[in-house]
Amino acid sequence: LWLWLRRRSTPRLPGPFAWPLIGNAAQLGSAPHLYLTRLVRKYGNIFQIQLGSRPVVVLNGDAIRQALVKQGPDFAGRPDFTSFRFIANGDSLAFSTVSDWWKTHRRIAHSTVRMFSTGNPQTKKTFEQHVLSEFRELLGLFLAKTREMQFFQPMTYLVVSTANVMSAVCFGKRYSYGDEEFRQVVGRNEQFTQTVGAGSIVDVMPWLQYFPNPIKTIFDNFKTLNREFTNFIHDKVEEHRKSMESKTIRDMTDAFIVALDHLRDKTGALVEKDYVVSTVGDIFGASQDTLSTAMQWIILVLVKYPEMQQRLQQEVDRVVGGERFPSIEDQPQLPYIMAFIYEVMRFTSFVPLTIPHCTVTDTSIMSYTIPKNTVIFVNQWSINHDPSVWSHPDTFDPERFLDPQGKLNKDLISNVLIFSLGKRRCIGEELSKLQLFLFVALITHQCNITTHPERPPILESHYGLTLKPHAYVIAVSLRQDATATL
Ligand code: HJJ
Repeated sequence: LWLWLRRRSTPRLPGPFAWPLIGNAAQLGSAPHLYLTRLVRKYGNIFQIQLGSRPVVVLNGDAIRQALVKQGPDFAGRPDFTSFRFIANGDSLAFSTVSDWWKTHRRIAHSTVRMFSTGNPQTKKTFEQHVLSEFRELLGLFLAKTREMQFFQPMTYLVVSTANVMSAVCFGKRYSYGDEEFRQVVGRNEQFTQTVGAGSIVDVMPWLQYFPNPIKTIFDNFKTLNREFTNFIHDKVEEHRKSMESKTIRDMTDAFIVALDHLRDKTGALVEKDYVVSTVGDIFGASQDTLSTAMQWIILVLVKYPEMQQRLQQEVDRVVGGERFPSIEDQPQLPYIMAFIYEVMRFTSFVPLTIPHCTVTDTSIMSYTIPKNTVIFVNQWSINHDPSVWSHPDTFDPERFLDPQGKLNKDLISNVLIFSLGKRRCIGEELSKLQLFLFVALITHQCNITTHPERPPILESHYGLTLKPHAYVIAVSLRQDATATL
């Protein structure tokens, strides 16, 4: 009786009625983040849905910081989802649950990323060189495509271009836009993203993978792309091991080989597996998918709101002038660019839900008990569009981040949630912001981008781990006053 009373004294998590077998899977629809954000109005910041056979607790608004920061260790796990087992053969840092080796590797991965990007003034300069040379290639291609066809789709070029920045950092090599192998490796982000996004069908109803149906086909393609992706990284790592000269570290792959071999020598059995491939794969894969998506949204917004493109150009002209390229040192003087980037991240919320979490122990939050091994969805979109945090959340307006003196409002930018929080927070945040800053500064400094007057882009997106824009076309021309620097 006492146990019964005690159980009754903790309230049940609220949530919608769940159908047998599928639960609420059908209601998620084509935009799960919008469905879940609608449920916030009815049930509050924490509620429960049922996906297939599994209960899922959805965190929104304040509940996110409470769980991921204040009760971080309890919520730091990953569920044993079907799709996660095929990413880097189940060894991906980002998709594995917490463990001793995980903590060590995450620390090494984070410091290695910093060592090749924002770690110190010298690494920043080298990184800037990679971005600048990739930007030159991209601009040349954009101008050629515009001459050739007037309007063209920039999406795949943005993927190759952003992937090339990280390929230079990871492997010391760039690929041409026509390279078939490279396009195979980085050209299937939509498939990847759709299969691993929160609410993905195979993770919810794993039995669908066992008999012929459309989901099985999608999942088989996902397995193939992961096999090919990991083979590509594996070959790169092997090449690096073979050509390595003792002490010179040429790129990130070399750095991981040295760091993880050293760790293996030190700890012996703890790290018997080779995590170099999975770690380089995570960093290369995550950066090219997310940064290309960010660039696709940025260019879409630039052509959709030409007045903002002009405003960005005015700022960069005033600060940089026409004699040189924009550089990292200009960043503090270019608050509108940063406000614009934060507004793209907030407005599109292109990582609407984080990679799903999982509780690693029985826990409780806001007086609700949550058992060990419960799947947790973190709804970043709900924060970025919360009307109690943002005025007119559905209006695109970079000015919201600037104070009356035109300076960036640090408190407000910290309210944008796209890199998650706590133990699973993105390790590429600083790198991403630097790369996006440079790309936006360079692109607005050097060119005018327009869209077809009768085919303007739309703001709708395809759901997945990252939200992808629908295809759109642009034309690119050099700015008059920019020709001097080219
Ligand atoms: C990939 C695209 C891939 C890996 C890794 C091993 C770490 C967007 C958010 C987090 C990023 C998640 C990570 C992705 C790792 C990709 C990516 C692709 C194969 C991979 C929130 O990236 O098409 O294939 O194998």
